[in-house]
Amino acid sequence: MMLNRNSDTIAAIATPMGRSAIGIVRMSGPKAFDILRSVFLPLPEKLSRGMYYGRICDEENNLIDDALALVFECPHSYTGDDLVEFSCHGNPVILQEVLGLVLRKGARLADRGEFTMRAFLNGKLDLTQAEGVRNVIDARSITEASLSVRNIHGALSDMFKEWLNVLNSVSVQIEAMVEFPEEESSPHQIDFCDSINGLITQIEAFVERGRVCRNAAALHTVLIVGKPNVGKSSLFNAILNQDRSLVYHEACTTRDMVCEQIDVALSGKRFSVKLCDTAGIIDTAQGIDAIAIEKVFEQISQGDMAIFVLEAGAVPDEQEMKILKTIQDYDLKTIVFINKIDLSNPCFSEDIFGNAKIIKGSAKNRQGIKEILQAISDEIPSLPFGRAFLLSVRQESVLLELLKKMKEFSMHLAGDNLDIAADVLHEARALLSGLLNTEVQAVITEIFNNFCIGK
Ligand SMILES: Nc1nc2c(ncn2[C@@H]2O[C@H](COP(=O)(O)OP(=O)(O)O)[C@@H](O)[C@H]2O)c(=O)[nH]1
Ligand SMILES: [Mg+2]
Repeated sequence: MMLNRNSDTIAAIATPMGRSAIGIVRMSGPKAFDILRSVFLPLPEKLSRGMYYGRICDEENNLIDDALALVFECPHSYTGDDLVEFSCHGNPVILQEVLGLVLRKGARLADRGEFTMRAFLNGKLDLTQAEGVRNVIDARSITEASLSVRNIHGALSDMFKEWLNVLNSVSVQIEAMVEFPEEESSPHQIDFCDSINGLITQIEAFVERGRVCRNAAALHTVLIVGKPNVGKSSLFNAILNQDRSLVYHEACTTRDMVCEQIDVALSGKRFSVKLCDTAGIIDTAQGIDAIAIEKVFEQISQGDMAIFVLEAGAVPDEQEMKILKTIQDYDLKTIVFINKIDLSNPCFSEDIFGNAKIIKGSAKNRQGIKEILQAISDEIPSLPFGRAFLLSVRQESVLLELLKKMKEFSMHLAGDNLDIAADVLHEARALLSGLLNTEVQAVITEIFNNFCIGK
């Protein structure tokens, strides 16, 4: 992607491919309004910010679609340029037709993330906010999405800017000391040390909090595991409230792992997890069943939580105790689900499960499902009280680098190496301003290339 193509008019389909009620073709740049006039009727003499209902017609005046044209005048648009969005019927054939038409009229197909890139280049968003936009689109959990929205509104940028101000003001004073060492009024080095050390502590706490928030916002994986035929797939379907996984009275029906995301709101807490139905585990499995079980163990080694399912009517055997031990050895948070209580009461003592959460129920009759969701919710880390934000791994690594530089700066200052200290401080400022705005083409390209087309 080239940065100097900022004066073209770009266009793209902004909604996912597939049939839906509405599909959007977006267009931004200096020719956007001219192109709009050449394909859309009726329009008033003078365009202003607003929504127009009309028809999109091609060069031969063939009607393509009835549509709404949303008009945003520069600079009051997402990109900062003149911007038009056609809300058409959500049929890929129509959207392609409209896109083809505006391309023939002089627009160019947008690159990935190019609309947001324009917003960045036009100063509508800083880089941290642009990353926030991408994160909102890519967010896998409800929490991640809502934290990303806050980033668009400047939750992170404001903090970075505040720190940059501190560094800048220290920098100005240090430069003065280097330039005019004999000046009587030069501030004492202790003052710098205090403000820099204070900032180091603040940034360290910020990075730590960022990790806690990231963990809370992550999409946790919950594996349903157990012996064959205990009702894992039935439980999976019951939790999803959907006939997703095959249920059958013979063992080893499930081989491939079946996963679905669930987004739950329960007693004021909203969370998302990836729920996975797995193949029943038995030591004696052969061939394809053995391979399926290998996959389950692979997932257990990476999962966050397990629901261990067993039957109320059968005393847990050696095989089951082994499965339980494996999930506990891998430190998965464990919920024990004693299933099929419609057939019999548990015929064993629950003491054997140690302090794992135990829930009794019937997957078939959807009994115990609420309790399971509550138990999952209890195990999902909550956002910490107070300020919550989403710090990407990239941003975290820049901040860690920044901390290193600041500590180096303190050291040189203490050792009276003012020149070197000034240089190091300069590098620290560059790192921090790089988080907000950067000239480094590689980083920009990397960030925007991860966008989807049309954003
Ligand atoms: N009576 C009763 N049968 C159940 C219950 N849950 C599952 N089953 C039956 O147990 C059999 C195996 O179920 P399935 O979900 O395929 O077990 P999986 O092999 O662990 O995935 C099927 O015939 C289900 O209908 C339950 O709560 N009560
Ligand atoms: Mg199954």
